[in-house]
Amino acid sequence: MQFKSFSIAALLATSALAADSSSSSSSTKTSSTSIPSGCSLGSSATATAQSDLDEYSGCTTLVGNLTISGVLGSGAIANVQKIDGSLRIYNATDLVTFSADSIEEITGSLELQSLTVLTTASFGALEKVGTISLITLPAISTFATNLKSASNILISDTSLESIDGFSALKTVDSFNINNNRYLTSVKASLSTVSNALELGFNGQNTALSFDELIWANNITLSSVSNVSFAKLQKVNASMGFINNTFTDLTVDELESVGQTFTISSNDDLENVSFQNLTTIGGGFVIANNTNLKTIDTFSEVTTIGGALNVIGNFTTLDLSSLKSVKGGADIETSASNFSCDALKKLQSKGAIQGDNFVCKNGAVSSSASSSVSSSASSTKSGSSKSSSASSDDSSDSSSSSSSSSKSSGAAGIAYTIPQASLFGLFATVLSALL
Ligand SMILES: *[C@@H]1O[C@H](CO)[C@@H](O)[C@H](O)[C@H]1NC(C)=O
Ligand SMILES: *[C@@H]1O[C@H](CO)[C@@H](O)[C@H](O)[C@H]1NC(C)=O
Ligand SMILES: *[C@@H]1O[C@H](CO)[C@@H](O)[C@H](O)[C@H]1NC(C)=O
Ligand SMILES: *[C@@H]1O[C@H](CO)[C@@H](O)[C@H](O)[C@H]1NC(C)=O
Ligand SMILES: *[C@@H]1O[C@H](CO)[C@@H](O)[C@H](O)[C@H]1NC(C)=O
Ligand SMILES: *[C@@H]1O[C@H](CO)[C@@H](O)[C@H](O)[C@H]1NC(C)=O
Ligand SMILES: *[C@@H]1O[C@H](CO)[C@@H](O)[C@H](O)[C@H]1NC(C)=O
Ligand SMILES: *[C@@H]1O[C@H](CO)[C@@H](O)[C@H](O)[C@H]1NC(C)=O
Ligand SMILES: *[C@@H]1O[C@H](CO)[C@@H](O)[C@H](O)[C@H]1NC(C)=O
Ligand SMILES: *[C@@H]1O[C@H](CO)[C@@H](O)[C@H](O)[C@H]1NC(C)=O
Ligand SMILES: CC(=O)N[C@H]1CO[C@H](CO)[C@@H](O)[C@@H]1O
Repeated sequence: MQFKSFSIAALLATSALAADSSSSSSSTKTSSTSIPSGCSLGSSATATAQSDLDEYSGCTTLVGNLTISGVLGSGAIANVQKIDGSLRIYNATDLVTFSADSIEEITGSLELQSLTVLTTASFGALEKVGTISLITLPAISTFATNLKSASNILISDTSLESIDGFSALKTVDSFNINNNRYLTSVKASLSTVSNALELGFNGQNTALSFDELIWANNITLSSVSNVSFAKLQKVNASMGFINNTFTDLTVDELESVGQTFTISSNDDLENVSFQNLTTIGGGFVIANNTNLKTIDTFSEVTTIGGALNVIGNFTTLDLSSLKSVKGGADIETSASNFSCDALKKLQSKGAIQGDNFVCKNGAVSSSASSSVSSSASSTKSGSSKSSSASSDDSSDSSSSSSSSSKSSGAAGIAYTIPQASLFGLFATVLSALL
């Protein structure tokens, strides 16, 4: 049922109304001069039938929050150009199609949630919205949009196979795509993400292309099969690639990661390339990437603001420019011919400032220095100690303490109380990965 071959054009297809700023500001002006009383919804209004929606057809602007729910099979809002508030369509389990093709702007959020048979929703003129959230839409199959402005995008638990068409949208605060198990492709032309870019749990085969992205505050990817960040130069906070299926990870323009940088549990990963990376502000973790044998692309990295953790089956680890590690270091490989000499030298020069230093290869458990005696447990406490000593970022093991602040932060972007718990849940699940 999910894969109906209906030629659903677009969930949000903009017929490029090309409303330049003058026309949208004029509609704002007209609306602010007089809002007919029927167009002011008070604190909120709920429509459960088309006849309820028809009452708004004389309104250019609706002020307030409109919720659509109930047993209607199709719904349409005509003539309204702006909603000064939010539009939420919830729990309308018979709703197959919905359209609101005159709406250009929704100042709050547009939320579609728990619409089990919705196949088509059309917002053909929409250019500006605060938050878009699409949650639990098991019958929808395409998402395309020409939105010019949106702060937050959340797409979760849908049957979408591709998400693209964000070509007119250049900046967002957050972009979160999770639990869409048929998803194979995500493309966007965003140049900045001022909070979080997160993708995860979308099945095992999602190819991702963010080739215009210059900087993002943080990036977390899991279950992604291909990554392309052709222009990414800076991640201000953390970046994590965890449990993905790609074989290659190339982000050659990236110069710095402000906090923790993690590459872990990517079983198929064979090649990494980060040729321009010089600075990692927090911890640096490369762990459990079973097939990653050669780690020779971090030769420009000079400083690591937290602990250094490299665990795996690698035979080569080139950190030849490294001058300073604020935390400790834990380097463990099963390869017997890996040499700890370079790292021991760094440590003896005082470049590794944390107390914990372990370097082991598969040949002998020749742990070096201080914390040899109980290597497993001292490794653990050592790494969390050093990462808490390092900067403001959390280590990968402190997810429980950080998840509460993360979920409340995420809830802050949601405009709605019922959804806050959902945002919180996703943020918690994702942060548990970090
Ligand atoms: C609409 O909902 C938002 C968030 O739930 C709320 O902050 C806002 O005050 C509501 N608008 C009106 C007009 O009640
Ligand atoms: C939607 O339905 C679920 C389950 O019946 C309920 O928990 C939730 O509060 C409903 N949401 C709204 C906005 O009515
Ligand atoms: C991954 O993306 C790159 C760049 O877009 C492309 O050249 C390559 O063919 C893709 N690989 C796969 C397996 O899809
Ligand atoms: C992230 O870094 C970029 C480039 O230096 C900067 O312009 C931007 O303001 C920073 N963003 C945040 C959220 O700190
Ligand atoms: C990786 O993802 C798969 C499937 O999504 C899941 O079954 C597995 O437990 C995950 N592994 C880790 C280490 O998170
Ligand atoms: C790295 O940075 C230099 C300039 O600092 C730039 O010329 C080069 O194209 C960048 N990319 C790679 C892959 O080295
Ligand atoms: C690597 O795998 C080991 C053993 O399964 C686990 O204890 C450790 O937490 C993993 N590390 C990371 C960073 O995933
Ligand atoms: C090393 O490779 C073996 C299989 O070759 C795998 O079972 C093991 O998990 C790998 N170790 C790490 C730390 O990735
Ligand atoms: C270590 O051994 C592997 C084969 O097990 C080989 O491919 C690699 O080149 C060797 N590395 C060094 C530094 O000798
Ligand atoms: C993104 O980074 C900020 C720090 O700038 C942090 O507070 C926030 O929790 C991060 N968000 C996620 C989802 O990791
Ligand atoms: C493109 C590239 O560098 N591919 C390499 C990935 O890693 C494998 C095994 O380590 C090499 O054989 C490839 O040449």
